[in-house]
Amino acid sequence: MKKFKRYLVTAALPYANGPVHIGHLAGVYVPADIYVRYLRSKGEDVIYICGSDEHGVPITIKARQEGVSPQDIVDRYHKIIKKAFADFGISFDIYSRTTSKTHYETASEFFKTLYNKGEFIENTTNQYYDNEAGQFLADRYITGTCPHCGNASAYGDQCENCGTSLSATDLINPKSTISGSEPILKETKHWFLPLDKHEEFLKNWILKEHKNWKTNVYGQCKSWLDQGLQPRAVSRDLDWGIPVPVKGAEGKVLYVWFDAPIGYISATKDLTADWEKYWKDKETKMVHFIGKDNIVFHCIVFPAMLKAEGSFILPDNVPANEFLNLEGDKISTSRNWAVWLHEYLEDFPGKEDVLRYVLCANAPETKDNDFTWKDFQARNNNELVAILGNFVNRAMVLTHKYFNGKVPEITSLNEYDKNAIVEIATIKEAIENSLENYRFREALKYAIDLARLGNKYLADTEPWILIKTDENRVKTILNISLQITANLATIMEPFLPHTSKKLEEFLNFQALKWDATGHADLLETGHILNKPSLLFEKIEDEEIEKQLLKLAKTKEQNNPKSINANPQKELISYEDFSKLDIRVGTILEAEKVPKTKKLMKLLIDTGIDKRTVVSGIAEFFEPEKIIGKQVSILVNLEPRKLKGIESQGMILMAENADGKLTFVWPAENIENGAEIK
Ligand code: B3M
Ligand code: ZN
Repeated sequence: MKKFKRYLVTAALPYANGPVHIGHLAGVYVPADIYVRYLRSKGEDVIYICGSDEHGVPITIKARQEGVSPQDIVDRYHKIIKKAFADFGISFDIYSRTTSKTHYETASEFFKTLYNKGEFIENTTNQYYDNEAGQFLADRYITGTCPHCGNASAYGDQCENCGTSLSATDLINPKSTISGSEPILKETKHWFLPLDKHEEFLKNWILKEHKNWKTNVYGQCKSWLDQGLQPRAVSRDLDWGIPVPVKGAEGKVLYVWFDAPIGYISATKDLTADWEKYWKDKETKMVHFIGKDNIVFHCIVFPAMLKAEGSFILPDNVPANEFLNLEGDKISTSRNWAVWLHEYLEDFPGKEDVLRYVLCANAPETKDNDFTWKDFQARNNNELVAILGNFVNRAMVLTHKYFNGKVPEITSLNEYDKNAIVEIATIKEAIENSLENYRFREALKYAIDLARLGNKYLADTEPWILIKTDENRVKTILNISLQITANLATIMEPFLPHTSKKLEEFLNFQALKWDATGHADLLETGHILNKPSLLFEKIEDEEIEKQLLKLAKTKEQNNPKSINANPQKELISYEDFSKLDIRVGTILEAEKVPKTKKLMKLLIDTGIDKRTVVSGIAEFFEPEKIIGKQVSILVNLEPRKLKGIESQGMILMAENADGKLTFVWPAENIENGAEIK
C-alpha cells in the first residue's frame, strides 16, 4: 500500500434543515471518527473536516412553512447538529458552514475559474414559472399527479408514493406550492458541467485505477458510467444560495450540490492557512466518508469539478455506507421515524459510547441494516457489560484486593501466559488491517476480542483460587491482565473515546500511541492504580420498552387507525360474483324509521321497479339531502323484515375502519337499472 504524508478526511456535510439521527452517525460520522482517531493515534498528520450544508431547496421550504428566513433555519440547526456531534465525541478538526464568508468566496472563485477556462456550457431551457409569485419554481415547489401511479401529491422531482424519479414537466395538473396557481413554462439560462466530456477520464480513474473501492461504491459508479454521463446544471433560479458570479446571472444561484463539496475546501481554509498542502499535494490521501445517496456526487461530479479546475487532488477512496433502518422501517425525518441524537442523550445520559458501539457493530457497511432496541440492549448487556466491563472490573478489583492497587511483578511466564501475550499483538495487527481497509465492524469485533481474551485468561487461570496457594503465580496473572487493560485503553480509543478516558483514570495512566501497544509491558511494576467504578451498566427491559412505546406512538400518529384496511376476505369464484345483481337506482323518497337510530326507509327506482329498502345510514345522512341521488343497489337479495318493514334489496356503501359511511354511486348519471358488474 502506498504510504502518504498526510490525510484529509471529510465527512458529508449534513443539511441544516433538521437535527441528526442514528442513521447519520452509523453511516458516516462514527466510521470517519474511528478512522481519524486511529490515524491520530498512529501519529499521522490528519485533518477531519465537516460542516453544515446550508443551501438547497428543502431549507427554503422549511423556512416558508415556518414563516421565518432560511438563515433562521440554518442558524438553528447548525447549532443543534454541531452540539450533537460534539456530545458523541465526533472529533472534527473543524465544523464549519456553507454560509460562511470564506465559503462564499471559495465557491465563487471556483465557479469563475471553471467559467474562465470554458469548462461550462450555457444552455437555455424551459422551466416552470409561477406568474403570481413572480419566480421560477424548483422541482420541490411543484406538485401534481404522478403519471405512473396517479398519486395526486407527487413532487416535481419524485413521487413518494411509487418512488419514481420525475421531471416537473411529467406531472399531470402541475401546481405551484407557493401560490397554488398553475405554473407556466418560461425560458431560463443555466450553466452546465459537461460530465460527458470527463467520461473517459472517470472511467479510467474509477473502473481501472480504483478497483479496490468498496463493491457498493464501485458498482454504483460503474452503472452510472455504463449508462453514459450527461451535462449537469450547476445553477438554479432561486433566491437562497451563492449568486452565480457572472454577468447576466441575476436571480440565479449555484446549485447546492455544486457549492456543498467545495465546502470541504472552504472549511480547510478556515482551519489552517496551510490548507493547500492538504488539497493540492499528491502526497495527501483524501478520503470522503458519505452515505450511499451521495456516491455519484463524490465519485463522479466533484472529481470532475476538481479535475476541470486542475490544481486539486482527487479522493483516494470514498468508503460510502448503505442505510440504517430503524425497527424494520426506513428512517424518515418527515414521519419522525428516527432516534434523534439529542433525545437519545436525554434518555441515556452518559451512554454516548454505548450508541457508538452499537452503531459501529451494526453499521450498514455492505448492505442496509436494521437498528433495533432489543439488539441495542443485547449488545450493551452481553458485550459491553459482560465482556469488556466485566474483564476490566475483575482485573482492577482483584489487584486492589490482593496487592493494594499496585501492579504486581511478573514472576515467571508459562506457555499459557506467553500465548496470551502473543495474542495481544496479533489482535492489534488484525484491527489495524481492518481499519486501513475501512472494515470498521470487523475492527471493533477484534477489539472486543482483546477483552474476550482477558476474560478467558482470568477464567482459565482462576487467580481467586490460586491466591490461597501460589501468590507468585497470581502476581503474574494480574500483571498480564492489567497489561491487557492498558492495551484496551489505547485500542478502544478510536471506537469508544469516553470509555478509553475512564480506563486511563482507572489505570492512572495516559493511553499510549497506537504503535506502542501490542505488548505486555505498558504498565510498570509497582505502578499505583486508582479505584475503578463500573465501566458499563446493564440496560433493563423497562428502558427498552419505553423506547419501543415511543416508536409505537409515532407509528400510530403516522397511520391513524382509520386508514388501516381490514384484511382481505377469502377468494370467491367469478360464478359467485356473477350471482350478485347490482343495479343503478335513484332515491325517490327517504325518511327515518321512527324509534331507531340508524335505519332509514328509502323508496328506490331500480329501473325494474320501484321498491322499498331499509338501510342503516340514518346516522350519517339527512333524508332530504339524499333524495334524487343515484345509488348502487343489490336487487336480488332475499327480502327481509326490519322493524316491521320489508326491505327488498340493499344499498352499497363504502365503510372505513372507523365506521364512516359513504355512498357508492356512478361517476356520471346513467339510466336506472344499469347493471354493475
Ligand atoms: N448535504 C446530502 C446529505 O446530507 C448533503 C451532503 C453534502 S456533502 C458535500 O445527504
Ligand atoms: Zn407515483
